[in-house]
Amino acid sequence: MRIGIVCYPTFGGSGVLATELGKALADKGHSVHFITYQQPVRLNVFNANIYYHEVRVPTYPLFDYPPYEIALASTMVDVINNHDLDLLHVHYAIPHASAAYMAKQIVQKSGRTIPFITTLHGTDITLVGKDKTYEPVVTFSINESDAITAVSNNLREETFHSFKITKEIDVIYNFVDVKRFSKKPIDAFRQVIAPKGEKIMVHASNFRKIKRVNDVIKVFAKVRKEIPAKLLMIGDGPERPVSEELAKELGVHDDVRFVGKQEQIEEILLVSDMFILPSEYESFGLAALEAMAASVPVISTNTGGLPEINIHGVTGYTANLGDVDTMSRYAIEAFSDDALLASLKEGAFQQALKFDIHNIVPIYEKLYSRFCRMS
Ligand code: GMT
Repeated sequence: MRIGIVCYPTFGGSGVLATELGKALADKGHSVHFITYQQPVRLNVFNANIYYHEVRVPTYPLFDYPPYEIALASTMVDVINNHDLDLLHVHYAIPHASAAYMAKQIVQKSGRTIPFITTLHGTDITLVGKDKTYEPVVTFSINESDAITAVSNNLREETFHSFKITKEIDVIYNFVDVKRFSKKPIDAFRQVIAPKGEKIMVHASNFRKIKRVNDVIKVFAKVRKEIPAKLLMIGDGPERPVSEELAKELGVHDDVRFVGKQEQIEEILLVSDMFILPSEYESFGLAALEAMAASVPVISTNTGGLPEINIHGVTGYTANLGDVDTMSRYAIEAFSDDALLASLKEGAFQQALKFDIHNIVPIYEKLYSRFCRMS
């Protein structure tokens, strides 16, 4: 098949997932056309089946807000026509679903049919999409999609709850390529971070308010009182300076490393002992699944889709939002009992295997085949 993939090309989970999906489809022989405003961060391989089409947004002094959606829809039209696409798969509804709808209408005028599938990822529904400013267009363009998928049952329910959706929403869970994490941990790296054999806790996110990075620091400070430990903070975003400040206030700054955005987080995860994700909401929590693929158990909140991924007592622990006491108690218990930590690591890895790329990508292919012939 010839598939157009539209996504945000940044470090966000939706862009990562879309890119990994495109790479996997290309490996299986499909032609994959990424249509984005910048090369996706995970698109770091050469594959003859992968094409990248950059959306250029010309500016003009009149435009306080350059019309990205129009530029995107026009680029979609070009790619559909020039590369004879079979379908478009857009990740994150805003503004990708409405741009796809517009492109579909335009090519229809010349007798071409292009189905489009919208995958909902989270904040496009729970935060941004609900906003009255966007809601009518979001509802319309989701309903106009030829198929709608959500990355967890929770997100599917949230979508039905918040929008008047007239079609079925299929749940297709996010996935991870477990093979990527099958390397040997770099001992020298662990040695640099934790020279005295301290336990390594890790967090990765875009450091937005919804991620509650201050809770990560609070949990770590409590754990650090009982157990020799280090914390690695991966990523960057608006809450980073606040959490650095908090680490200083709580006297743990020397044991916390803010490593910034990382393209290859496997190496860091592979030397880590516990991943912490105290988010206010996650539709899925792809970062937690990647940790599990590296055999790292997860302590997370029990919000959104997280309990569908992180199974309490098996792959790690879940706790109520903001309950840093309970989260730190779970970490201390696991770090004080080698057998318990080993069983959580194994539980996490087994869970990642269930969400392995080879189990999930065929589900997308089956969905695509509802709309076009496999070629
Ligand atoms: O979490 C973010 O702020 C980024 C966001 C995105 O759209 O890239 O992530 C969402 O999609 C990911 C991939 O499906 C999910 O794993 C995240 O849980 C989801 N984030 C939220 O729901 C807050």
